[in-house]
Amino acid sequence: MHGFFPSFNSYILNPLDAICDRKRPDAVCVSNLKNAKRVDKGVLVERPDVKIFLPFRFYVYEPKTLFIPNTYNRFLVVPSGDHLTSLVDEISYISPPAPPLSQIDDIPPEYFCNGDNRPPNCGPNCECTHMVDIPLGAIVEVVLVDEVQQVNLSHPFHLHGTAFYVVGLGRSPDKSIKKINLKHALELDRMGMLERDFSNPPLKDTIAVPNNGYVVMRFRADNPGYWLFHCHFLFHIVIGMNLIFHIGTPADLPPVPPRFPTCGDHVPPVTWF
Ligand SMILES: [Cu+2]
Repeated sequence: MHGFFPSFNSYILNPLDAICDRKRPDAVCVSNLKNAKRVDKGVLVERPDVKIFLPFRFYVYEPKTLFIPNTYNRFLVVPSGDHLTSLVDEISYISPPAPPLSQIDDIPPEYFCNGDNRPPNCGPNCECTHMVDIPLGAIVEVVLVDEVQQVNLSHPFHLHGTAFYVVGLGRSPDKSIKKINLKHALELDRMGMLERDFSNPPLKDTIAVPNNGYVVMRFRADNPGYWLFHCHFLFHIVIGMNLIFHIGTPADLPPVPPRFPTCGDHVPPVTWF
């Protein structure tokens, strides 16, 4: 075998195997990096003001359910032939009919939903505008949990509006767990086994969630607005792997400029057909 493997003269950043809890010669995880700049220590407190667990997964349609008259369910066809949609906290995001930033009053409140407020009977593909309200100035912790677990697929989540500290990342330390899910991540957190490293964590605006693993991120919600948080694969955006962090209230925003262009829904409601 001598000479078969190349010598390691460089590191892989964020290896797909997500072994991040020990030093290794070939790779380094983002959570192992140290921030060379000044860190906002106020974000790295033991108890954040808001804690949000966001499991994400795919839902596989039975193809016959996609061809019912007067319905239009979005889907992605993957090489295996499966028809998928995406769920974050059991919700598939759809865009609102107008931009929330400039026309929040034009959007019926029933368009919006979140894990605590799902529309009644929204079905297994639960399509609505996923939005989580966050008070202005809150210290926020988000735990992303990969329930997709497609081999060698890591979802790069990107946040608009503010950067975040990556304080934890990896797979379950419980080796008997073959597949992580929300319940297990909550259990790990309760038992103090969802480790967070507060010593100069790196600041990022995108993070690849390790396959079959989790990411713990922190940020200070000091930038008011409606900020999209989404997987950056375009073909996952179109099937709903997104949500909005609504930081503050409309009163925290500057007024909409006079004669600012407006828009509305270009798809008539199903009842028009
Ligand atoms: Cu994705």
